[in-house]
Amino acid sequence: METNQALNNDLICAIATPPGQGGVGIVRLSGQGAFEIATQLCGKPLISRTAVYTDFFDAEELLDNGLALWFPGPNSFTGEDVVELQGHGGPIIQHRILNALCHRGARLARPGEFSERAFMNGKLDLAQAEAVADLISSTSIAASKAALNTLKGAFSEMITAIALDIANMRVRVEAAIDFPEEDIEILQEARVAEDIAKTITSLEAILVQANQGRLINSGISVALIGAPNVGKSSLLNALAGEEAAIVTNVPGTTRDLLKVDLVIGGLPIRLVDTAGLRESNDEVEKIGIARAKAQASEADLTLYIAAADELAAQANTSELTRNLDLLQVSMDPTSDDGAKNVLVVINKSDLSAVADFPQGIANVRVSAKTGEGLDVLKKAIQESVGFGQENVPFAARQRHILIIQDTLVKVNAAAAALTENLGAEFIAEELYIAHQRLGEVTGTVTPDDLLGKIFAEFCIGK
Ligand SMILES: Nc1nc2c(ncn2[C@@H]2O[C@H](COP(=O)(O)OP(=O)(O)OP(=O)(O)O)[C@@H](O)[C@H]2O)c(=O)[nH]1
Ligand SMILES: [Mg+2]
Repeated sequence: METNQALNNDLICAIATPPGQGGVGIVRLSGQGAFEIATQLCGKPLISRTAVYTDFFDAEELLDNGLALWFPGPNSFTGEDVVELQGHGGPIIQHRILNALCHRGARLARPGEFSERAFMNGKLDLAQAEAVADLISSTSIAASKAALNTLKGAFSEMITAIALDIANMRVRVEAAIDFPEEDIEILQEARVAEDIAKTITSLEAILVQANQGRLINSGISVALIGAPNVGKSSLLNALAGEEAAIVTNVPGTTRDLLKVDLVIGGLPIRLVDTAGLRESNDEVEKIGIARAKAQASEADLTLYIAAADELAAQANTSELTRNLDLLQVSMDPTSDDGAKNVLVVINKSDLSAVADFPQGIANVRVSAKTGEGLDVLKKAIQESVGFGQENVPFAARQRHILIIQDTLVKVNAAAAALTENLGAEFIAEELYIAHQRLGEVTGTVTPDDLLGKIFAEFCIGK
């Protein structure tokens, strides 16, 4: 791995455990002078990589007692001298220890600054550092496994292998630039076309997996939309397995958005119940309906709920058509125009056995009351966003997907340049850009402002 020299190794400190009371609270120190200042604080010498039972002092005053662990750099999380002070987990104690460290010259760390230093010192690449934050914030077992795999390097290894293939192609293509007369034959002999094709296949495969990794990592938002009284709130309760939303037979029961987090087959989902869509003169309800519509356009997936018993009547069918229109949902199942992000769900299947849904729109029939069809609905939710497997090999982010897509565009452009005999220079240029762009996944080339953004999302102390 390429080692970036840390720009700054001044002494930083932070509470690494969550706020509040706990059995143990950990204060972490990293940078130049960590050992000296921690030794002063403990009043006794620390021993490398050994837990030392000790008191913690501010000047002469006893603050707490616990364990001190010293990890001399570069064999530490950040690559710098790191000390962990493990005391009692109370906010006052932790802050007093932090103050004592700051009195002696340490400063409070920014969010993510420990991980940023680990990245800068070549301990983790950028995708791995991102996985630290993703692992901490994961909300399903499958998501945590995927993030851990990324942290362990599973994703980075695949990216690095493809980057290496591109680098090797570049060497051969750039060698041909010096022989403009024979470059076509040289490229043919060097089997560049085959390698470009292989790289395209690899990028396409990793894109599919990265998309799974993104879905499991960030989860999806699913909005429940439909006319009043069709059973949106009942369905939310049935899916969540708890009575989170109020259900009554009064149309217009739900007025505000209600969000519930759940996990379906490893995929974290934020389910949003909304106010039933109808013409209303009620000020509060009108706002609720506006929020419902906004939610429908923001969500990764909209479940459009209709009631089976009402659908028998033609009037309600046209209402459905009108509502879908309002939501700008295409009625044509073959159209890409937003249709893939809407799933029509016919609830109250226990009340009516109407077999065929009008307009031939694909739908899922369920009963929030009896639970019929809920498993099919869960599967359909996953399929609608393209989530196909619980055992996702690695976690990824939207940032990675965009990079892989751009890289694919460039490698495809290189393939086209080769087919069209545009000359080695053109191919080399496309491959150069592809190589640079792909390097942004692991951070071999990454603009500083992007790094700032990535690490600012971390919690303090990590
Ligand atoms: N038979 C039957 N009744 C249902 C089913 N789902 C919901 N209901 C009933 O339908 C009525 C309305 O249910 P809600 O869940 O409040 O409907 P909603 O779509 O949230 O309604 P609003 O909040 O007013 O928009 C209640 O009386 C529910 O008990 C179902 O699957 N079968
Ligand atoms: Mg409701």
